[in-house]
Amino acid sequence: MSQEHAVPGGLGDPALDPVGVAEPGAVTIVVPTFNESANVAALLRQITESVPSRLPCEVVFVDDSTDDTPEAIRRAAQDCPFPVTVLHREEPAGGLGGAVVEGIRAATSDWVVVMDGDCQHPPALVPELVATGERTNAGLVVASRYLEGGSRAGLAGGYRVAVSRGATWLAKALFPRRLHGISDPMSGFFAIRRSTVTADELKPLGYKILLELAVRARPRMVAEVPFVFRERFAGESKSTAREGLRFLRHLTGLRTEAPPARMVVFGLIGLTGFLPNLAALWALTGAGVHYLPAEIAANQFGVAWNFLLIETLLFRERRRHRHWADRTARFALLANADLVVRLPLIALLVGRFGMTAVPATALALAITFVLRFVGTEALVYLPRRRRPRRSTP
Ligand SMILES: Nc1nc2c(ncn2[C@@H]2O[C@H](COP(=O)(O)OP(=O)(O)O)[C@@H](O)[C@H]2O)c(=O)[nH]1
Ligand SMILES: [Mg+2]
Repeated sequence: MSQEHAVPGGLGDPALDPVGVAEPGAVTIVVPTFNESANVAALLRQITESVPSRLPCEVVFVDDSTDDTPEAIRRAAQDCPFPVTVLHREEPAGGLGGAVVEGIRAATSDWVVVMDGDCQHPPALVPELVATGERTNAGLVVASRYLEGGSRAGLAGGYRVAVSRGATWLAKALFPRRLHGISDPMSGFFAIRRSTVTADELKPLGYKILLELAVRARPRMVAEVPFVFRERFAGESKSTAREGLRFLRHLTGLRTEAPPARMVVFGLIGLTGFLPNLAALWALTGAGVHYLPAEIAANQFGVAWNFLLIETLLFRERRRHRHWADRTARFALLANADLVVRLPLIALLVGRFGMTAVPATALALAITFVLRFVGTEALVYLPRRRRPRRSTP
């Protein structure tokens, strides 16, 4: 990563403080950019006009561009009365979200404001976001398109509006408590106190960095300010259908962070496995196979189905610890051991503990389910312990 201070300079005059920010009151504006060379000059001009006279600021661009955006920033920064930094990343890890986390890491002020580089977010609101945070003692202040006075005028087309609405609804349904008080968790414009975030605990994936911050950093107080989402100044949106898939993976990852939630999803996936299992049993017995070998074969269909879903949804991030063939073999072994262990367990519960068949079976199912979940986590997806390698000269 290369870092350049385009314009070194002071943080402005802290005495100028018409929005009533208490303590030192400087803000780092973090702007993620991907091929925004036609926008950055306009953005810096708008920031110059509306921020430094009210709040001392610095601007950090985190750039993953393949065009001349860094040069365009450097040229435009020469007219700015505040420091402008460009962090250009050779490897765009984590996409937009990863870029924002880099920016937060590089920030030096108490407050960080994150905004897009295409002028869809009005810089004039930056001092107000910070002032609202100071006034309400909030750790996070979201600029919302859905509050009264706000609008999403700049969302191009009915399709984008519907997708944005659907994503908002889904996120709020999955995290009713953590997103309480946030009407626009999909917003890319917000202020956060640096003390609220530990950059290392974040695992951003794609566009929805605010979601990541609200769910993982858990600021104690959240405030909102309405804003009008404007049209892009120039160029095209970088948001694609692939970003949509990334968003769903991001949501699943966040939701299944805690082991109990992971176990619930594991169980739900297991339930859906009955379908291929029964379908295969029906087909095999229909073709004249004896029901016992048919049971065993059909079970493999359920196992394969569960394995695919678990790999793509639940343990996507933990697949790299083992080779796929190794994971498949271990998973299949555990899933089949489940059948083998259950019968003797039921016999034990009935014979030794005097239970009747139905409760004994239910208990055995529950016990083998938990064992299977724990086994899958520990034996298939946990990082292997490595022996310390000798360093080569
Ligand atoms: N650093 C970085 N910035 C990105 C990336 N993808 C998008 N951006 C920036 O994130 C902001 C929002 O992206 P945009 O394409 O306008 O999304 P939209 O507003 O949802 O249509 C813009 O400033 C983009 O340049 C990325 O992979 N890396
Ligand atoms: Mg945009």
